[in-house]
Amino acid sequence: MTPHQRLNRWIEEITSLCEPDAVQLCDGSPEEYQQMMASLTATGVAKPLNPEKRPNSFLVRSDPADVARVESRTFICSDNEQDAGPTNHWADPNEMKAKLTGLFKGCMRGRTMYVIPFSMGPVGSPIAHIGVEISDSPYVVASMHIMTRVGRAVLEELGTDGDFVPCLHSVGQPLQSGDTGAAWPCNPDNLYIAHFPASREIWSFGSGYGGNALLGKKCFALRIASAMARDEGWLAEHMLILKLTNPDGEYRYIAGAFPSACGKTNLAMLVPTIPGWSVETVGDDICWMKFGDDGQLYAINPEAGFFGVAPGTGMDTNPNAMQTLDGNCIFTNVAETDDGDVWWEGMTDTAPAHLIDWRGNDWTPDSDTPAAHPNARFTVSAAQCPAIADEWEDLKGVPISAILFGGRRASVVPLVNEATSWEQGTFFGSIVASEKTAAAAGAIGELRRDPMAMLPFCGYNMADYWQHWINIGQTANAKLPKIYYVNWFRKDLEGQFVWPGFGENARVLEWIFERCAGRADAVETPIGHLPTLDALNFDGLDLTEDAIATLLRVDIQGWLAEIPLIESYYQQFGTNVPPALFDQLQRLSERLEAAAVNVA
Ligand code: O2Y
Ligand code: MN
Repeated sequence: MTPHQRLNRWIEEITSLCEPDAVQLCDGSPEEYQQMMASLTATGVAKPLNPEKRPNSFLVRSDPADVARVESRTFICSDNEQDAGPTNHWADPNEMKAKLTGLFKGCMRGRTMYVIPFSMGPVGSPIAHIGVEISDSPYVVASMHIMTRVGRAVLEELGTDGDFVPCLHSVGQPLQSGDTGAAWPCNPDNLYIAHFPASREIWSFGSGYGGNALLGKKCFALRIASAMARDEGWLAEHMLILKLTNPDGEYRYIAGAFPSACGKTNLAMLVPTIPGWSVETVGDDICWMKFGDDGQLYAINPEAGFFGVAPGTGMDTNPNAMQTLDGNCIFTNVAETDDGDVWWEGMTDTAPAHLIDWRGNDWTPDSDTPAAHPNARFTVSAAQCPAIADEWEDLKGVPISAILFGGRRASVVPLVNEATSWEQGTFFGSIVASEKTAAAAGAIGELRRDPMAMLPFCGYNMADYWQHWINIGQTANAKLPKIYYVNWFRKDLEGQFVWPGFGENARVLEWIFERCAGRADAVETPIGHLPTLDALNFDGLDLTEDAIATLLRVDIQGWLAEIPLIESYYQQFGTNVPPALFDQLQRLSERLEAAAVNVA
């Protein structure tokens, strides 16, 4: 079937296990994409949109029971439970394989089994890696066409003995003879998204949606790749990558990790409000970084498309995303307009008078439920983004000058804080959190930690992952990026956001850019380097002195109150926590205590 014997053996093994009616080796061609969309249209799950409004685009409605990644059914199957760590669901690899082998037996009867060779990253890049997904879903094939590089070039790169990550997927709903089955087949009662980091394999059963089924994304590019990166000395991160250019045409590349719902895609496509500055997009979700010969970390976006959340995306929040969506898109679980286009909450200020909602029911602005599912998605090629950087597919990657970590913190955490060392930056990454509940004045709301925004995506013990970050910092001759802890979500005592966010975030990026160039001032504080009042560009912003003070305040008592919370958070990882992080915590505590005494 292919020149690669191990791949051929695997295809044969899975064919005899899953018993499909037919096997199709995918070539990644436009004809193949149209074949998939025609088949989805024929079964009624996809609907072509009005070509005058949205050319070559489709609306897909999933089963209402299959609408999101399911963390509770996501497993890390390492030999020892401790290697998965306390924040992952662990399963014994042999038991999981036995269970899944039973479920996969005959699961593709009546269906075609697609073999999808794909590259995560531009084909031939030394930072890229190859996977092969076997799936019985044409929706997966079409989506993989957009989200990855699929086809012949990948098989050529693989040669006769290249390495690949086997990614096995089934919707888990075989067809009886003569049966056409459900429009969106799935098997939510038998859902498993299983990762085997030691053998670098993924087995996913029962869902056709997003991160559960497009196995190149979260499963490979983060969970399996994070384990590969640990073993091979590189970084696989849940980060956007942007290119920032100043009015003189100097540019730098910045990577940033933010938990879901913190505006990562918006930041990756930001339109700066400050004159002369521009942001271009390299990636909006995942970043792989390897050291170059010059000791710098070079990054690629391993994906080829965006699988973005539609609700909340509009011309006011993300005009670049909206223009990216002009055509050649798959929209999943959005609402349909009467003229054959799509709509979602946040697309326009006023909702159309009538829609068909994501479940296929009539909808009006008086309806009690949202028209689009809150996790409705667009799938679109990154090449269509008007802000895409010319070098986004450079084989050697782009050199990263700065890494941002951020969460949603109403209190305590200032607008921006520069780590004084890689170790302190790793410490910042490890404590990133969002406030689940509103903070009462002077108190901290209940925190949900999401270290490095990797909580659902780390393929091994989170504390070992922190150690890997510390180790990266000790790489000989490394010229490491500076690390920043940013927080766009600070609130005042009335519960109002203090910082305007969106395009104004460019002001923070400007300070970071100038710090990297050695030109901007900072003040040394117990928590790190903060901008001096003059160093951050507030020109033309309608912010009171109080607001600016809130944004840049070192909240000594607030941070002191966090110390025991961080300590008990670390404790759940036992002895795996790197001593360097406890050391950072201890030193932070001492500096805060000293500052508290001085203030008193
Ligand atoms: O619900 C899903 O399957 C998608 S989750 C997702 C999709 C794109 C980018 N990021 C995420 C995420 O959860 O971080
Ligand atoms: Mn993500």
